[in-house]
Amino acid sequence: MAANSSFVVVANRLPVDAATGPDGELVWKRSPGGLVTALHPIMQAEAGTWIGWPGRGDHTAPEPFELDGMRLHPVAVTAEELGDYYEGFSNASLWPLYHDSVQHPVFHRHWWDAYMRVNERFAQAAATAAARGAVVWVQDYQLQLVPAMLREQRPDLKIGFFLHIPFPPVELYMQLPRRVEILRGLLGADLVGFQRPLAAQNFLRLSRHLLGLRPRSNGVEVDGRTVRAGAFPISINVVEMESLAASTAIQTRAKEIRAELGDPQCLILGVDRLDYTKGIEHRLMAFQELLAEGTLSVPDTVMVQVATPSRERVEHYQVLRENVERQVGRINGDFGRVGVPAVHYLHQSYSRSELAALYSAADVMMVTPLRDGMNLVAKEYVAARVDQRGTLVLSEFAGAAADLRQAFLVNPHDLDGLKETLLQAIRAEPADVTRRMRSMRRYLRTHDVDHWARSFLSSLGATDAAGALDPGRSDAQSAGSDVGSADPRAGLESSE
Ligand code: ADQ
Repeated sequence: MAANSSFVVVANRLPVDAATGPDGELVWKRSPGGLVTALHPIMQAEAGTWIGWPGRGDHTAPEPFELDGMRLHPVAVTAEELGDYYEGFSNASLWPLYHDSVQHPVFHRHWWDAYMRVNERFAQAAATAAARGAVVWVQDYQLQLVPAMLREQRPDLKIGFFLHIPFPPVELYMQLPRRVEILRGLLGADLVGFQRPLAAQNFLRLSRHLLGLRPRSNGVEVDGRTVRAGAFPISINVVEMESLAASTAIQTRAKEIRAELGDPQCLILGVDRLDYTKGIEHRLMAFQELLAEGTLSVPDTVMVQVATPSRERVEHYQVLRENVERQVGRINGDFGRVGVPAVHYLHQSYSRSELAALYSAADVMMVTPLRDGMNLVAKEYVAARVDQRGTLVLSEFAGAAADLRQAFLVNPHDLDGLKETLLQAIRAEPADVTRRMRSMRRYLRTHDVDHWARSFLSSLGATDAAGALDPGRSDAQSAGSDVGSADPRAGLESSE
């Protein structure tokens, strides 16, 4: 592929799914997702290239192709590498470590070898696709070595990196066997973005602790360059969720769902990837105890827990599934009735429409992660409540808690506190419910995913004042730009 894209996104996955066409041929469909929705206009305007794994473990990748005005550049990852780079180092070493070690991280040396090799392949693809002086935006923990690998080959590029998950405190990060290599990988970027200011602080502190650098409040000098760090809280496509939820079809479906559940007085909802960071077991335990005490009862109150299958070949996830399903079985055995289970557990993926209907149908949404970079489900629920009703119980350990401050905030480790907060949310006065929801909705309207992408790119010095991509800016021009100026949340704050 010619090196002529002025904007390049590098992410583990391409934003497409493979399907089989009418004549048995391979066809690609754009997959729904906030990131691609936000970046699509820029990709189209700039003939941008998206580099990623196409979703099948194979020795060869399909040739680059165009879809909806975007150039897609598939990177081959073999089935064995998927096991080592993705399921292994990314999801069994880094994921638990970066989430406060809520599960024990597992380390294997051959996983690291695959992680390096695959990162090198992504960096090579980006170096090939990027035009001179282009802007390259690398996404997430699977690709932390790419910024430095890319800079070595292409010092002319403007490189941004965004971490979607938390960045751990120094004491925890120090457990990582390849800690220096990973940190040096990130320091290859011009701007490293995080969900919350505390994560950016952890990163800068680490640069002092591990490499003896001297960080300032919003960046650090390394090899004669300035690497800036800041917070850019990600969000969702608010307008899309609002208009979906407001449609007659979805409102009708929401009523249908309630009727199918026996028209309970209170419908409690959980929607998560089936992941041990999401606190699903804690939430079930709170519900179970409230039923056992007789504070809540079936069928007046029922719970729907949607748990999308996730990382099913990783052992931590297999154990979690068994535990959750055992717990649901026990609750239903003790408190359900014929035809009326206490917990409706759905281990399935749903369409955006069905999710919007579930959000609209719920009285209380429980989002109780033990640690979460942001949590988009919480924001989707608020965006879907065009009726200004419904309450949100939200963990303090989700990045979203700093944005949705009018939620019923809770520490999910404190079981009594969780039960108490759930009851407060169930019993809240309608006027209080509306006041909280209105205020969270007002915030979201001005802080959608488009705002997130524009803040990051403008801080990177990649866009001009009008928001158009401006990769031609010289380093001298952009050096004076202040991370904090584009968005008050972008620069480092002294505390969360
Ligand atoms: P995730 O850990 O995947 O994301 P989250 O932010 O909640 O978590 O996003 C999940 C997405 O999957 C939501 O858009 C949700 O609608 C969708 N989803 C969940 N269950 C579904 C189901 N059954 N069917 C269909 N869709 C379903 C990581 C980080 C987060 C961070 C995001 C974005 O862990 O902290 O918010 O990236 O940066």
